[in-house]
Parts: sequence; C-alpha cells; structure tokens
Amino acid sequence: MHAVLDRLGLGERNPGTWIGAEAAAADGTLIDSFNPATGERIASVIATAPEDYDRLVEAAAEAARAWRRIPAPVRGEAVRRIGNALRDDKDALGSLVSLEMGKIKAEGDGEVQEMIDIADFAVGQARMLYGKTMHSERPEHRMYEQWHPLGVVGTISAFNFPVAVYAWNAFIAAVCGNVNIWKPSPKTPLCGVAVQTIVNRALADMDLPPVFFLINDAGTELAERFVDDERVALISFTGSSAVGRKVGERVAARMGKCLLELGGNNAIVVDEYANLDLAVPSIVFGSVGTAGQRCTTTRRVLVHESRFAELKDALLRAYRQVRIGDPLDPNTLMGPLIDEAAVARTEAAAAAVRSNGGEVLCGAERVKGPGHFITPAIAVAENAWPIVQTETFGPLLYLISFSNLDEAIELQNGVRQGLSSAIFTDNLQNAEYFLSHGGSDCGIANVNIGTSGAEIGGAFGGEKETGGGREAGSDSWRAYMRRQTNTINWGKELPLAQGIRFDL
Ligand code: UN1
Repeated sequence: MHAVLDRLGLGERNPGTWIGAEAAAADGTLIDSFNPATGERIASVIATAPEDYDRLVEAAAEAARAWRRIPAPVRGEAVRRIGNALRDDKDALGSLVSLEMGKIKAEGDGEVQEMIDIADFAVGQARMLYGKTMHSERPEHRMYEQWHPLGVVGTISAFNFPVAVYAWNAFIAAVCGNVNIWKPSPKTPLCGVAVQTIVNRALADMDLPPVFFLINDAGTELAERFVDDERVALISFTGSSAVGRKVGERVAARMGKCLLELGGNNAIVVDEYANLDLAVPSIVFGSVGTAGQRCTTTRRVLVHESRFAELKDALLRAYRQVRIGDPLDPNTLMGPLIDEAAVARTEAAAAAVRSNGGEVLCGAERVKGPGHFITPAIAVAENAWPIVQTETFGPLLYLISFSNLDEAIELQNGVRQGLSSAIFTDNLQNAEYFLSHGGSDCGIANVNIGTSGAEIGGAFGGEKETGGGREAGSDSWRAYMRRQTNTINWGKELPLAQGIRFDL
C-alpha cells in the first residue's frame, strides 16, 4: 500500500458514494484504479448503487434548500477552510494525482495549487455576487437584478484534471449557494474519494448541511441517469466533444442548464518576428506536458516558412531532452499516458500522418516495459488532414508552415474546436491582429505564452466544438446562478411601461 494512500485516508477498498460526510454501503461493484506507469492496480472504489444514487440526489435537493439560506460569506468561509485543508494535503494529493493519472509530480502539485487558488478566489467571490441596478423608465420605480442559487449542480470531470476541474465547479457553485454532486472519471476514482475526504474533514466542525456529494460509476448507465435527472439543475461536463455533444443534447431535452468544456485543437503561431527562446519551451511544455493530455495541449504549431527549419531543429533538440519515466521521480518531464487505448490512439494517429504523406520527425514509439509510455512525437502535416482535425489525446505535435499572417489565422481557426491559441511574435501589429475580432476564434488567445497552463483568474473555456462554457474565474460564477429581474413600484400610481394606457 502506498504511503500517500495512508496519508489521505484511503484503503484497499473505498466507498465511492458520499452524502457529505456520510458514506453509503461498503460493498458493490468495484472500480479498480490502475497506476498508468506500471499497469498495477492501486486500490478500488465501490461504485454507486442505483438505490443509493436516488437517496443521494434526494438528500442533495434537500440540502440545497438549507444551504441557499446560509449567507454567501458564510458559504465562503466553508470554502476557505477547504482551501486551507488542501494546503495541508497539497503534497499528498499532488502525489496521488501523479500516481493515479500519470502526470508528473510538479504538475500534480500544480493541479492542487489550482484548487487552492480557486478556493481563495471563491472566498472573495462569495462577497461579490453582484447584480446591476437599472433606472426605470417609470417614475417612482426601481429596477434591479439579483442572482439566486440554482439548487443542485452536477459536475462530471475527466481523468486528465482529476481534481482541479472539480474545484473550479464545486467551490464556485458552493459559494453561489448550490450543492454539488461530483462524478469523477472512472479512470481516476481515488482522487475523487481523497478530495471528498479532505472536504469532509475541513467542514467537520461547521455544522452545515451536506454540500459536497460524490458518486462513482464504472460505465455510463448512472452517468446517463445523472445527465437526465431533472433534480440536477446544471450539468457541468468536461470531456470529449463527442460525449459533450450527447450530454448537451440530453440536458437541453429536459431544458436543464449545461456547461460544456470539451476538446481543443490548440495552435501556436510562430511568426517571422518570434523569439524562439520563448516559443520553444512554451511549445514543448504545451505539447509534452501532461503527456499531451490537457484540453489545452498544443497540438499544432503554425510556423512562418522563414523560421520553419530553425524551429524544427530547435524542437527536435528539445524533444531529445524530454526525460520519460516514473511521474513521481522529480527528474521526469513526461509520464505515461492514461491507458493502453491512449497509446494505441497516438500510434494510430502517427500512422495516419504517414499514410497522408506526412513525415513523423520523431517519437510515437512505445517504450518497452510496463506502463503506458510512448515517446513524444513531432510530425510535419497539413491542417486539412482529418487526423490533424481530430483531437488525439496524446503527445503528437503537428508542424505546419504558413507564408503570411492571414493564412496563419485561417489555419488556426480552420478546425472544429476553439479552446486555446497563442502567437509568438515581437511585432505589435501581428500580436494585436491575432487578438482582434479578425484573429483567433478561441476562448483563450495569448501572446508570447503557450496554450496550456491558464491561471484560474480568467474565464476558462472555448467556442465551437469546445462547447461554449466558461469556468473558473472572471464572471463564470453566473453560470451557477439564476438571474432575476425585479421592478419595484414605490409610488402611488400604476404607470405602464412603453407609455401604454390601460384605463379601467
Ligand atoms: C483541462 O485540460 O481540462 O490551462 C484543463 C490549463 C489548466 C487547465 C486544463 N489550467 O492547462
């Protein structure tokens, strides 16, 4: 048994169903969690039984009615305690993320830091759930709008950010007065239970209704019930565009609210004025970080033809220095992919590049031995190829050349996804053009920093097949509330709007 599991209170078999601090039945179908670096089973989580699911959602609906009455700043205090508990357990939880998901320890710790950051943000947000006031067109009338909680929020997160994306949703939803039911990825169920336990401990002496709920499901049956469940006001889904489309359709069919954070096909533009000392490390972190399994991963580099050879050589040199191995070893820069299927998909993508006539310059080779390791790949490709249009969730970077900035922007926007984008340039006009209405069509557009590793303070999400949702900072909190417009007549007359007369 790993020491980190002990530290986080995890055992060999862990309850996967939590109504706040109360865990449901200790037997049921097991979801095994595997270490992607070795292929070995780490421990198991007990899946949520259908009858427990119903009980849990009922409890959540009841708790939501109590939680919404608690003043928002007090709700913020609860999240502040969670943030502090996460500070205490940052090292252990970061290690568990690394162990179970396979990202390197620095990125595992970074993910927990992202949880702490959003907790701090949410604490402040709890005092800033502002509505506007308007001037009424009618005398002695006042208009304003206010924001009310939705009730029960459902968060479905992906394996690649097994803890941070939960925090973006659950912490903001909580200060907004909602309770949250979390369904983590069946590939990272231990992270879910570990976080639930930390949250429970942080809130133990606060005498609150249960606010944070957890369900686990190995397949899709429970997930479908969850998505279709009218008691769940908002489904926040992070995952592939293909699944997200189905989630969006199902939630729309019941007129529920949906927040989608789906696939990316993120490009970095390197123009003729780019500083490669900035561009190269950003591209390598963006493409190799998390073994190419971030939704913000750099998948395409669009490089001006005059810099193509120079950049290609620099990237090949840099890729040779990427140390692949045990993600918990501090010297490692790239860990394994999540599972065998991910390795096979990356290999198949490289094969597709070759069959299109492209050249795989390096990588896409399985590493012998246990674990799901593959070497990071760079391929010379064309934007229009179906494989380049597809988000292959692995470390495969496409190099594509362009001859002028208009063409680069057309290529950058010429994919179905619209999450993150960047330009490396020392030319002010090019930078501003890239950020203008005629530039990148993505939800995130950067200058001289890469596509991945966004801070929590901004709104995170993207357009087109990325789903349009925005999470984390800025005014994303509004997605977790319903808006109400109020008009108050404090006079003794009853004037109608638009000057309408209706005299009885
Ligand atoms: C994701 O991959 O689902 O910007 C989230 C980033 C991280 C979040 C990624 N802060 O890369």
